[in-house]
Amino acid sequence: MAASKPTTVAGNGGETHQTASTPETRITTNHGVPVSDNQNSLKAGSRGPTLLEDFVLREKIQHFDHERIPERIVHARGSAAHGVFELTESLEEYTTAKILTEVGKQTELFTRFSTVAGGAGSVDTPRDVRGFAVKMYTTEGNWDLVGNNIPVFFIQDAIKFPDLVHAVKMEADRGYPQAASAHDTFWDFVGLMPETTHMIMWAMSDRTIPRSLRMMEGFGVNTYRLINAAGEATFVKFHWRPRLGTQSTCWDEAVKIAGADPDYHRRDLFEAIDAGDFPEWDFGVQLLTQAEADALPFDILDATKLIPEEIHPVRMVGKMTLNRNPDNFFAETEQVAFLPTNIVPGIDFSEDPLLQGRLFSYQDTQLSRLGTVNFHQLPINQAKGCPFQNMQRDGQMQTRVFTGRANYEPNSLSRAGEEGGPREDPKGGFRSFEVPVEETKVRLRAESFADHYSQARLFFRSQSDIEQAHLASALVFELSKLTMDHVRNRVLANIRNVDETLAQRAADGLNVALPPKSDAAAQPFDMDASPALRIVGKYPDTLKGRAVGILVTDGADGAVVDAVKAAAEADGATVKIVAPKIGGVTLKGGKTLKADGQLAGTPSVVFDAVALVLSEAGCAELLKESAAIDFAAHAFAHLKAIGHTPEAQPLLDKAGVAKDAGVIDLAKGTDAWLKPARTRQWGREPKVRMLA
Ligand code: HDE
Repeated sequence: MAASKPTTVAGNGGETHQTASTPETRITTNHGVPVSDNQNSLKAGSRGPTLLEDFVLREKIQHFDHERIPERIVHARGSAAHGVFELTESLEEYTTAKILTEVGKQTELFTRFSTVAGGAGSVDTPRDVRGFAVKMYTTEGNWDLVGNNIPVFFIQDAIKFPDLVHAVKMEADRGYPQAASAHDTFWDFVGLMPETTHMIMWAMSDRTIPRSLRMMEGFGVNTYRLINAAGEATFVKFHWRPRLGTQSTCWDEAVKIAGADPDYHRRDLFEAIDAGDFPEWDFGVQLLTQAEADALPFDILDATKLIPEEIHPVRMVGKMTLNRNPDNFFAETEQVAFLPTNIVPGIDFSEDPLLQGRLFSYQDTQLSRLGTVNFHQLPINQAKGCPFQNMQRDGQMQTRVFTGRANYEPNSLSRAGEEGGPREDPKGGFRSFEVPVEETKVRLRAESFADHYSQARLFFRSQSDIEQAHLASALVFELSKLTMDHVRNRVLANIRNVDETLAQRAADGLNVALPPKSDAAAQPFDMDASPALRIVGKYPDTLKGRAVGILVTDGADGAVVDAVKAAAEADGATVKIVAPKIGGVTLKGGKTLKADGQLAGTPSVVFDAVALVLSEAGCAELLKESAAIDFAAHAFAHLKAIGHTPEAQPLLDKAGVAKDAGVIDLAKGTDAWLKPARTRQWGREPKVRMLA
């Protein structure tokens, strides 16, 4: 019987099904055999059983069956981009690392942001710490600065990490909640491990509900060392500071974004870079001599402590720009392997016991995730800034074809005229700082790690009133989700050591009695407030990097739409037109305006400020549409500026939008709207939310 032509492929949108005839354009199997038909499997008769012989089908399906690799045990959900690092000030006095001494040199890098607790398919906006991992392809090897968006961590010793992660992830028997810390096992661990308290203050702050990945600070967290040419060491903490400012969402908004756009952060990063709006971070260091470190009232080897900037300022010495999206999510974002052990000559570790454990963990986890010791050969992981070579050979998925006989060192093969291979470099090679160690082998927590509350207190008391209220409310939200009273009480008992007013506010918000204060291993002391730890009041006074939504209806005034759009764009915002139907609206005067988003699928939670440019008849229609009422009500509840035409008043009334400084009649001109649009209306919050 003659082979039938594929009849399964329809012309699509006027296109006809495409076939190829040249080696350059045709589909082949993985081994290069040209494929004649990619629509039908090989069968014994067109309605008969499929034949085992069909290697084209089997190869395709088998490859597909194995497309997924194990997701990261933590930080599974991530988004990444390529970019460059440029040094603006040399740190030659402190380090020999070329990346920190060659001013003006551009070093390629790859940065991956992530949530911690959720799986790879979880949403972008849970309350969670964010990973901030940067792989810099330096001329002296890859330097991976694997940090977070919070400068401290939950635990002091790596041996507690599996317990922490088990406690926060989905509970073992029920498999929920996904990507949420608001459940019994997490808070059970927290209450029993008071060293988590400082980090809990940060986790309950707005830092864990960032507005955008482009608006997050990054921190190396652990203390490292810089080593200079004379072999002297200086302690260093690394910082990334976003040029767009550190900005957050409201908690209620973050929850709603999760439904409106689960990929909110991933999309935001991708679209910004795609549009040429490249996010930038300043790179800073806090530098301390041994004597300065010794003078601090806490141990800099303890990752639950930060160094207040008011005591040791952050010196800005470089800049990171993310300027290129990955070509392929799997090959790059998924297969990238960050290793805190990727460090270059002139930088060294400290004895921080959390960092020391990390130095083992990351290399180890890549073996189960990427399946082979040769994961460094994947393009995204390869040292791109310099050659890499040694005598390590073979292993699964070895992609290099080594030549010659020398696969050991030392060797003298060059005497016989053969290649001897690479050799060690005593001068330029990586050297560890010579830390004197003469101690007794013990399993002990250092006495200097005993104070778990002073810095938690420092953080809480340094926050503005509104941030304190958010923190207290977040605690109430999380603790309200617990089913075990004793777990909740233990947390409250610990928080009394941080700040009695905070504990009382949380207890009141829960409507429970405050339990007796827990015993503190070391009595907390008061430190000078650190205003640098706030984010409210520091938003840059611009719409740059933010999004504005203009809701329009048939008959709307195009001139007002144009004016709002022009003003917002001139201020740096991206503007989207939202309409009841995606095909758009017919403006007053008959012109049509296409929509970027349909109302039901584009709620106001995805914007930073909104404008309602409605006609009278259009507004009357929207009074029957709950998505329109929510659009206005949520913009109001999430403290956003709302510009509106007078015709939109009935919708505002129905949505419960009261007049305030952020609700602007656009008849007064767009300038009056632009100013409040650049920030949140914090003063409105007590009217829309009962804060703890
Ligand atoms: Fe990680 N961490 N971690 N971590 N971590 C991983 O490595 C680990 C810690 C951080 O985008 C894993 O490749 C231990 C602190 C980021 O691919 C794993 C301890 C900080 C990422 C691992 C810590 C981080 C990871 C899982 C306690 C901030 C994502 C997948 C000693 C400084 C990197 C992987 C990416 C990922 C272990 C604590 C940041 C299992 C044992 C502190 C940003 O190796």
